[in-house]
Amino acid sequence: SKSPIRVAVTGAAGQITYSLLFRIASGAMFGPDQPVILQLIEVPVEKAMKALEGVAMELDDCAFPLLKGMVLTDDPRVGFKDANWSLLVGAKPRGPGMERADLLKDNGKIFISQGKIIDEVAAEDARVAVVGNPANTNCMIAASQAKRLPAERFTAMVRLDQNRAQAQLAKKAGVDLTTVKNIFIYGNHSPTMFPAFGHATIGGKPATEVITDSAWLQGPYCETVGKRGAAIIAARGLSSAASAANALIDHVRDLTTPGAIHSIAVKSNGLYGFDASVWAGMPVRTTTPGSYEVITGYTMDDFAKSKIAATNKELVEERAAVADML
Ligand code: NAX
Repeated sequence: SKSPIRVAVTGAAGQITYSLLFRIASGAMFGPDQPVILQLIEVPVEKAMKALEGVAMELDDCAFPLLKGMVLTDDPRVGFKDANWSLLVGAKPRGPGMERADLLKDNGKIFISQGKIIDEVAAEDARVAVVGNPANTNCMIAASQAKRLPAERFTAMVRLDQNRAQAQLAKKAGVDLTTVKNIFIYGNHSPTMFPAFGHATIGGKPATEVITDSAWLQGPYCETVGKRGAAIIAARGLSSAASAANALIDHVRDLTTPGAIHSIAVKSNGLYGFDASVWAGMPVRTTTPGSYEVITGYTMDDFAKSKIAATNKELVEERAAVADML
């Protein structure tokens, strides 16, 4: 049988992880024959560590056959030690009246430190996936600190946006959502993101031939996907949690499944009109487990180009706000 992989998770007593950890331990992320050891990281605050103990008690109480051990810690050096995957979910939320630049800087400090430590102590094959917002820029910051690990090992999550886009297109077309394919998210995980429909297919046909209302695609569709996070908060009083956890399951599962085609935020290298050193959502094909190539063949019309320019501008501004920290 396989030896366990070590999965470090930050924000381990938060609401996303309360859905996430149970699914990792049940095999949904790495498969039904892959044992895992969870290395759970929280902040050094009594309330957080106490809550984390409660989560670990519940994980015990699930008697998951694949869960071979747990580490509970407020020391990232312990938590990231020998980790094969580091899932960076914890982040500082935006407080009332807080400026965006301050949010970027406060999170910058966290991700500089975590990037450095992961680079020093994580496993040889370490992979990092960032969920904590602002996810793209946090990922860029963490990667900037790595001397050992290549930048390609650091990805940020745009999969929740992809899943939202797929569901909206299926609903509009009145089809089963499994028939909707090649939905890709370009750019930032923020309302500026571009949920491209130009290369999507529905039942094997171009989506734009099935949904001929281009005003809907360019307007309400992009807007609904872009503002879905805010709509969830307005309805639920809390931000997306189970769907975010589910999206991270999809992100890592597809990134460890050769041949899978999906969207992740990666170092752009100048592709699709993005600035070379921002982390932008892109279509990728998984090559070997944990590695990918960006799918480069897609042409963009003027609408797509303008959407990409807008989300790229935001990413460049976010990087500029933290440039002095890198
Ligand atoms: P919660 O506030 O419920 O949980 C966050 C947890 O992280 C807290 O328990 C906190 O103590 C911990 N934490 C903070 N800083 C930490 C650090 N330096 N090391 C370890 N733990 C730390 O937030 P939750 O709703 O779970 O959301 C977590 C993050 O995901 C937020 O930044 C949120 O904005 C982001 N999201 C990103 C999404 C995406 O698609 N990329 C979608 C969902 C979500 O909004």
